[in-house]
Amino acid sequence: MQKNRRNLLYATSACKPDAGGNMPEKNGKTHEMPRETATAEFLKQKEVEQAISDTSRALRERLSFTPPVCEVFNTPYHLLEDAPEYKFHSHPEARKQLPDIINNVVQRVTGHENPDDAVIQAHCKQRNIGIVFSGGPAPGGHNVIAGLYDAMVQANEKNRLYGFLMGPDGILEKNYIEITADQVDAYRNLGGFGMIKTGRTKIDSGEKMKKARNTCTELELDALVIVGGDDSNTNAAFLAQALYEDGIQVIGVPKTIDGDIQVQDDNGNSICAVSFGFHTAARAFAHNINNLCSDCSSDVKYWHICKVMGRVASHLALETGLQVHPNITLIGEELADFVDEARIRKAEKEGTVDYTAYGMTLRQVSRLICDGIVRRAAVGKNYGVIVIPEGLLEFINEIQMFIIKLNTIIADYNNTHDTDFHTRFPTLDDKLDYLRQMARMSRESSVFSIWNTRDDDLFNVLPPFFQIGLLTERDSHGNFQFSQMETDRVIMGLVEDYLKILADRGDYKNGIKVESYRQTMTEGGLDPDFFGHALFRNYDDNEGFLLVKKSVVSIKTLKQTLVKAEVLSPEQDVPRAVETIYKQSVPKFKTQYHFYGYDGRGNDPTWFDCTYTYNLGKTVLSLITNGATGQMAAINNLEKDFRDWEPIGIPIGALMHLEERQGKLTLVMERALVDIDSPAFRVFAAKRDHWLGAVPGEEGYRRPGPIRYAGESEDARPITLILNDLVNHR
Ligand code: FBP
Repeated sequence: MQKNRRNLLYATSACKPDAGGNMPEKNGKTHEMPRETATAEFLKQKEVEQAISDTSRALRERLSFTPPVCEVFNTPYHLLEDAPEYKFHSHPEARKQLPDIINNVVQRVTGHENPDDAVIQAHCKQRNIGIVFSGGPAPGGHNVIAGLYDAMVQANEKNRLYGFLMGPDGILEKNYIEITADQVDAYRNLGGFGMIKTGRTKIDSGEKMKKARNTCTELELDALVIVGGDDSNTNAAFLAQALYEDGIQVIGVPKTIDGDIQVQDDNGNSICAVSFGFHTAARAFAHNINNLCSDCSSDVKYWHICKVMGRVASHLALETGLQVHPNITLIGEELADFVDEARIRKAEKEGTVDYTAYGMTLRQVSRLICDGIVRRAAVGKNYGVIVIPEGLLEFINEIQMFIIKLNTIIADYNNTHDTDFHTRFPTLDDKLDYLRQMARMSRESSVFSIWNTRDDDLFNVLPPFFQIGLLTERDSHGNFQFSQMETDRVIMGLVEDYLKILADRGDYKNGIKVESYRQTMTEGGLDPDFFGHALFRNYDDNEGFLLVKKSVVSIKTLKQTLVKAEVLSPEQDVPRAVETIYKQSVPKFKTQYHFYGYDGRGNDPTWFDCTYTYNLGKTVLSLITNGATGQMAAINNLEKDFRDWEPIGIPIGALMHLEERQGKLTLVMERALVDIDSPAFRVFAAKRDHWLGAVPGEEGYRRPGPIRYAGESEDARPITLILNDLVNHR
């Protein structure tokens, strides 16, 4: 074998070895070519170079794809037209803090062939524009740059585009590159933010604002483009305000795989259905999760637990659910809305009110999952796929309380000490000691303390990995870092505990196929009908699967049950065939854990995201050439056919509200959570019992297929968007 491989290497080089791998010498003698030399020779071959080239064929094809542009971009000049039909009521605090941009309105980009000279001059004016990626990567970012760059070159070849490196730090530290045509061409339609990288620094202090301003003025920037999520667009609004006097425009671009930038006006009209990157991430997760569906329904032995990214909002979980139809998909927003009617009635009878009846507890969530697992096992399916959104715990009251209290404690500590909380208390024990001390102080003094003995007691019963997760460092925007939290393990720990109880109670059993039962018994020389009624609870009335009686939870209780039914005498042993059937009915709960996040986030974009982002880049330039600032570039009608897409600018200031961050109320852009009254959620809720597949027969899994960027496919737009839009056409 070894020799064959060596021969393969030599066979392609200029002179070939003999059968023993020895090279012929000029005088006819042979010598052995050193392995390294042979490998070096082999590597020089054109075919080898081609086979392992960094530039795959798929890459070349992607790079050469040109996304279509919205109709208006087929004209050379663009103007902005106010769209007063979209109304927003801005927050008083936003009015106070963002006075120069708060009166912005929604603006529509319109195309023109022969506008006034003044418009042509404004369009063609030579400009310097800076662009920065902020926050987590999202597929399509490079096409924002490509769209902007192409539009800039078209407007004036002397225009310059600067890319700030490593996120907002690049602005603060004057770390930038001038983006060239070659760079743009090397990243067209590609995922990641590799061209200029990204970072999560927040420009949130007077000093940082000053640095940002210095960089922008030194580079003689006309405009700064911030490609980011809700927090980064918040930053864009504050920068737009700070740079207003300098005449430097600031434009935001809605990026985040979480899908939580969705804008509706006060009348519920959607003008930005989703941020870019969401579709690709959801499709990437969906493809991988569907592969697990194929695998688990083949080897029928594992439950796959899939935690999916998305921060607080469950948009990605919902879209994945709609794309793949996994057996169980949890949606955080729904749990918060749960009302325990039984508890409410009980409290009413007692003349009290039970506030704990609102919202689901962790225990109730675990029971919900157990119910699905038990029902599937009853029809012989002791396997399946569960999707859990990473931010689920935010919607569980008892956990949310901890998150908020700990946010405040950590922020208070950081605001009053010279070291930060995590440096001062590096280990879990250190942190727990500090909390214990707070609880003690609350007992001993009459001063209100946010952490009391009850909090401490409840916190101490949580498993250490869960405590570590809750105490983990917040990001620079004060967000709880859900992706660092083992949400799935917390929930599944409770599930496993409860399944054991259900198994002990005889409620969790594998259903036995009727034919399999009859065959085992007959082969064992026993009459299946004689034992059938004694052994099973549904012998006469089954759907092809038999369920061993609840009383049977061990060989001992099996014997007792058979004796009681008078099919066995106390002296007899349980027949081997019956024992075999009993053992088959005992389920083994085996799990595999997966985290879908960074992988989907780094995927190359779908057609939807390639096209969306390229047009966003073009929209950015139209906003800039028309003097806009404090606006977010967006595409209206994303939920519709591409021909209806409409580039617009949305006032960021109007999207702000007050939110608790790092222990204090802060003005930030509002995140959109899953609306459980939306058509997409209602369709999901109506179908989920079917997708659970707790009936004999085939599964209802859906194959979304791999991501594509060209050609007719379902990659056209997210299913959530399609469903939410359809309702408007009924
Ligand atoms: P953005 O909000 O910055 O787009 O990031 C989204 C996200 O991918 C979340 O889904 C996830 O919780 C978080 O980033 C992970 O953060 P990090 O990259 O810092 O680990």
